[in-house]
Amino acid sequence: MNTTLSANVATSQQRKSYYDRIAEESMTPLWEVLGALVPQQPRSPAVAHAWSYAQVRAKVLEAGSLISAAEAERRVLILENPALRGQSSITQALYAGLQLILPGEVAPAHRHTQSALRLVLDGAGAYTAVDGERTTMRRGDFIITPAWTWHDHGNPGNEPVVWLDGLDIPIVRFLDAGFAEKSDSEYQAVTRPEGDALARYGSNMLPVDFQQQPSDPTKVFVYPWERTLSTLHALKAGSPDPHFGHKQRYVNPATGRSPMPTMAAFAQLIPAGFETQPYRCTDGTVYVCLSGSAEAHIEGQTFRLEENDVLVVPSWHSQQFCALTEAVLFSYSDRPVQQALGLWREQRS
Ligand code: GTQ
Repeated sequence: MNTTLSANVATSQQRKSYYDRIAEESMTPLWEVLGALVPQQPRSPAVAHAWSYAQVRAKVLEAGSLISAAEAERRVLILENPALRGQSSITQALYAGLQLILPGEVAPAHRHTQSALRLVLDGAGAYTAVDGERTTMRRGDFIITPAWTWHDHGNPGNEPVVWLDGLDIPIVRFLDAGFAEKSDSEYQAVTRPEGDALARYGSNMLPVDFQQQPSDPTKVFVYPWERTLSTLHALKAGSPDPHFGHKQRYVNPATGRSPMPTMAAFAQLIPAGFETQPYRCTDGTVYVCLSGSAEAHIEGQTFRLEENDVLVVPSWHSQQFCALTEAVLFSYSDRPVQQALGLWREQRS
């Protein structure tokens, strides 16, 4: 009883000096931080933000005169969430960057436990090689390099090529599970003809004895823009979903799951003039406007999106898109991680 009484009358000065004394033992009181530790709903420290490609393009190309792809290993400008500067993160869980490769350059072969996706934005003639196969990078192509697969990039063409890199770097860093290795040779030997993986694994058929575990990444490492676009155009015959327009998720065709275990990717077509209903979800999402133009209303802020612009929408931020002209949006998020852990939630209003 006495204890209760004295606790009630403890002054903030007495508490403070107590906190100082327990700090000597590397302890701290939960009651001062409980609300922040166990919030009633997500309160992401990240903010919504958009990068205008037209505005940053010249600065990306300028990096080409400052450092070679070989010296940089990966010549990339990281897109940092303005509220997470210094953390190389676009959301708490995800990384994004703009990678530049000039004609004649090679980004040397390496592999790492981080999974990577590429979305080709600008220029033509570069390739990404994964597991002995090269794929020509064309605008809008969605290309993946799953965890621990050897990959290198080269540009035998005659234009600078820029693509968006999306990686799960913050997730792997959070778990302290990152390994990386450089190859002895600059680029990996080509052992399979271009189109091999897509024919074998991405044509509604699989090799007769092929099996994968649910968490295995897809062997299809390129999802060509041409196919994505013709799918989305075919869907226009039906009515658009009120919250998404015509939205599809990219899958590992052998499992129906996301192409890689840590990141989901999506493509959606929003008809001209169509306005999606308010929606939010717990997976912080990176959008890229691949064609057309749209307005994004994110938690009361408006962003105008033109071709190649990148928009980040943090967890549980209300989102609404209005297509000014018919717009195609690519997006990626950490949804499969949240789903595997039973954490993912969405809300449609
Ligand atoms: O292409 O492997 O933007 O390892 C960051 C880290 C790209 C890559 C990035 C990477 C890569």
